[in-house]
Amino acid sequence: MGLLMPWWLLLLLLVSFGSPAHRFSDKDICLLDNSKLRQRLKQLQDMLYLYELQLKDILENTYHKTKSSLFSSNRSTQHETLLPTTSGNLIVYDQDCSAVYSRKKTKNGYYRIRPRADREPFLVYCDMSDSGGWTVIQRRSNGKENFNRKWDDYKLGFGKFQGKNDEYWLGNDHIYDLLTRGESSLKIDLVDWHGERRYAVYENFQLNNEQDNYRLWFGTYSGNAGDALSGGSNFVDQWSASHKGMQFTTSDKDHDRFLAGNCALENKGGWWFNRCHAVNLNGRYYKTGRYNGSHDNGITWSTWHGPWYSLRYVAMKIRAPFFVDSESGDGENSQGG
Ligand SMILES: [Ca+2]
Repeated sequence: MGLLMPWWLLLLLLVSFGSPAHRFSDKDICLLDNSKLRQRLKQLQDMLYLYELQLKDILENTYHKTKSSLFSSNRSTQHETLLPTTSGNLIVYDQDCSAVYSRKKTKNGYYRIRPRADREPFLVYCDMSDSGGWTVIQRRSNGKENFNRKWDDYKLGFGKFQGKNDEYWLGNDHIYDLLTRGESSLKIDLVDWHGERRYAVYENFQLNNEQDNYRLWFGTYSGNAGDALSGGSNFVDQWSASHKGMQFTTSDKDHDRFLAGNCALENKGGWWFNRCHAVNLNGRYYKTGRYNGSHDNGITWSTWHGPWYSLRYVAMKIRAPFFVDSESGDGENSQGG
């Protein structure tokens, strides 16, 4: 009897062996490990940051050699002093001509823009008149440039990017990149051989990507040249000549709705042909207004002067809708009255 442990003592022993003293020390170790790991992570992040800067330095060579020696030190307590400054060779490009204009660069001319950070910048003419900020994607003015070109030329762009009136096509890829950043309006300026001017504006101008052959979309028309891009005034014309929803066609890549042939071959330039067109701004440059031929292949806007009149000057330009000219003072005070 005396050897038997009382039940309550047994219970006490069991409870004390399972006391939280052991678990507490486990938790302690765990916390310690955790803090070590955090420290290590921080070190690795610092190193990554340094290596990124170092890589940037090598790629762009924006630092002086004396500064680069700082990268060999282990710790990174001087981040601020290592950051590149805009006073070096690091050039920040504007995404389009509106951004150029917003930086108070309000002179017409060529600027290097970069709509996508992962692609190379390129030259474009910025039309800073007409309340400013227009990115010109196409221009015809003297007939010096050959627009009867193949798919790859229209994809990448061609022409001269120097003089005020140089002719060019900015390139379907560049136009696509500009348009994917947000809603854009398209404005087309037209001048005939008497110097008379007309214009057409289309809201919500869009292109699909190359897989869909740069299919064309646009919204509401306004202007005084007539809504030729939609094909003209009557339904029959619209059915066969509207450019809305059409894919891009060149002489070597036929995506038009003309089954018996290729509209680009007949009309001497790449365009969003239907079967075939009411507008042909990349057509042949005639140095007179009226022209004759087997095809209406001039630079035509059918709702103004018809298909047998080739225009002297045309330009296509894009800009975000509701672009506000910051210079004009048309902002906060105008609503208060
Ligand atoms: Ca065809």
